[in-house]
Amino acid sequence: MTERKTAARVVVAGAVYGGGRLLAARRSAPPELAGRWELPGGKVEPGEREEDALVRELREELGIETVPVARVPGAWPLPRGHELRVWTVRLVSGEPRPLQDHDALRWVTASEAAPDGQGPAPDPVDWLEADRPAVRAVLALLGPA
Ligand code: DCM
Repeated sequence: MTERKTAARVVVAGAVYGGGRLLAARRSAPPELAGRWELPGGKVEPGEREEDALVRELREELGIETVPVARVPGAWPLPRGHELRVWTVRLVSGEPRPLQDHDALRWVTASEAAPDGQGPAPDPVDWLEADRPAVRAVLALLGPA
């Protein structure tokens, strides 16, 4: 089987939550995505388990140790044949810092995170397109914080 025949390549992202808040990360690259917010994560490497990729990416990007809890139902299309999958994640140790790919982090409430704004949030999150439905699914799973 050649590389080109494999199924959609998976990008896995984490819904890191705690204290009724969800962690949002602002991308610093590439230029077309810079300034927009995402659930942090990255590409699953060939042969790598989704959960392992997520733990690795969150360690590299944010300097935190995490444990994936549950896969959020659904999968969302990304450019170039990638597919976004999301897991809820428990923060085990470390204070998240933007070490690479991001230039800001925010712990947001459910109403700030809501992509469609359930009521007036003073400072709503400008999520990347692909993350909008994913965040809706996360909020549905976690419930109102
Ligand atoms: N991506 C996204 N939303 C996320 C994580 C990633 O839209 N929560 C996109 C951005 C890139 C691609 O997936 O186009 C690969 O991500 P990365 O550059 O972080 O490996």
